[in-house]
Amino acid sequence: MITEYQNIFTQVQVRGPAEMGTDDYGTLTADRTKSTRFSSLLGWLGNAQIGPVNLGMVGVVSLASGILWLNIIGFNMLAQVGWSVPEFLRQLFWLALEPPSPEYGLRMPPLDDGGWYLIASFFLLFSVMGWWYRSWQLAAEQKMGKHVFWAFGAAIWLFLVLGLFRPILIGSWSEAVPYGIFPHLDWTTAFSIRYGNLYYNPFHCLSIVFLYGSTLLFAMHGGTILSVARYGGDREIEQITDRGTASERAALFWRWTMGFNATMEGVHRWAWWFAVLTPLTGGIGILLTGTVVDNWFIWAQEHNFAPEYDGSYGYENYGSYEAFIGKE
Ligand code: 07D
Repeated sequence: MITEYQNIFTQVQVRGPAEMGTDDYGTLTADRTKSTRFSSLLGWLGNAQIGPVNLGMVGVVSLASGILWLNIIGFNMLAQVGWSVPEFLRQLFWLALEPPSPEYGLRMPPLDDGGWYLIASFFLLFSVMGWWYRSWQLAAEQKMGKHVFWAFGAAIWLFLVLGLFRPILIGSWSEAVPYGIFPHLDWTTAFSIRYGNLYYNPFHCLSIVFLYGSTLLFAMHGGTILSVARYGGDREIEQITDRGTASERAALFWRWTMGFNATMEGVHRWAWWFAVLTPLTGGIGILLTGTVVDNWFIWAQEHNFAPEYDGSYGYENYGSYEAFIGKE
């Protein structure tokens, strides 16, 4: 037999009968979809088996709620372009379902001035919280730890700060983020400018540290494991309890490189914490904005990490702007 080099594109896809999973709670037929399929294309990226999905009651309600949210947005956008599908498609990236105007505070506005926005948001909230609950429920069913649940919770913290906690603290739903591709990006920029440049918000800084840190850690860990896969390093769990030559090489590589190495188990804790701290610190930063701090640039000047301008904008060596541009 010829030994072939295996990578994600050449790997042999061993295909047996569909794996239906454990059924300790007897939910196999009640909560799970029945059929399974196989896809070679998916097999290149992960497991070739599709399904069964364990949706259950909460999953169905969450999905339905999310679809309602999306449809309310879609139909509002369609109404904005006079129910013209071509215009809807043409302008899709610019269309928005905006939150209520500021004068309504936390009251219910008319449907066409933010009312639909609030209704849609309610369904989104319901959908996200349902999906969150599922991540607990399904982990419990498999007697797993709740790490994914808590990590998702960290993202939900930022989501709630942006759309619920901060608007309530400020006293107006108009503070919430609009639904729309470019409009939500415009909101982000406007938010930064309105509060004196978010770069000077130390929690935005921290959040970026963890975001970039996460990508670096992911690349380091992914790279390390792939590089020792030929020694069985991709069987990470076994390598935690029964450290083999793959772990030894991986550890040695980093100890040679930077004098320190994570452990086979610990590197996943590093990754989990970096990922979780991204929205956790971010949410703190957003919650403080407009509530405790009104202008991050001035705040930074007061705390000595932004420069104090004397009004000459860097032309002080020339005496005046006119001298700088040579007109004096
Ligand atoms: C958004 C929340 C959780 C989401 C959940 C999902 C659905 C349904 C849909 C099924 C990601 C909800 C579910 C919606 C799904 C269907 C159909 C998590 C989210 C639960 N920034 N910035 C961050 C950088 C600038 C600004 C974080 C970089 C400018 C604002 C992050 C730069 C301005 C906010 C970050 C940069 C600005 C942020 C987000 C560079 C103007 C936030 C972390 C290089 C553009 C947010 C403290 C995250 C935050 C945030 C990075 C620049 C504004 C670290 C790299 C100066 C207003 N920015 N930013 O994990 O937390 O998001 O700020 O310039 O609110 Mg920033």
